[in-house]
Amino acid sequence: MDINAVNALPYEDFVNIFGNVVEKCPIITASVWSRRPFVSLPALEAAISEFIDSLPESEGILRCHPDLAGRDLQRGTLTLESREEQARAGLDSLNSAEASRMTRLNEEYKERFGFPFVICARMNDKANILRQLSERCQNERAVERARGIEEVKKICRLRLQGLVLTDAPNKL
Ligand code: 2AL
Repeated sequence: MDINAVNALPYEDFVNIFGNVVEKCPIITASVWSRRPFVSLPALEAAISEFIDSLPESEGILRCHPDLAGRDLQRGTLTLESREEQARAGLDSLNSAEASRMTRLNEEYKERFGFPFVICARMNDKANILRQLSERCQNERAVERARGIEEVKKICRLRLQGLVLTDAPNKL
């Protein structure tokens, strides 16, 4: 689908297709629909990013993210997008030492900050994710809140790129 096809989508189709570009936050997609037409994929991405930045409380978005290698992965209850991202980073095949370290650090992180650790899994492998999780536990809360939102935006960019052709000419 190119950006012209995106702009032509009725509201319901737009939300069905793009509703999970920010994990479990279809209200973001529903809100940016009224900003059509988008001149390009980066313009759609910018509209989402601006909406996120305008929220008075962005931590809610972080809380919509499942733990990496957490209960949802074990139970098979991840969203399709999250499952693919976690598998690509190797998080579905941790050895038992890695799995217990991940669980312990995820809990420590949530205990300290009150929201889950979020990182763009497709841009990292499991060793890098474990290292960053351990390092980021030491940060200040405001730093981590901002860092988590940056990662949400990276995840969103890659999900959008999986749905929209970027090199298509636009007719605007
Ligand atoms: C996730 C997720 O579901 N996909 C991804 O890239 N990162 N979750 C997380 N807690 O970072």
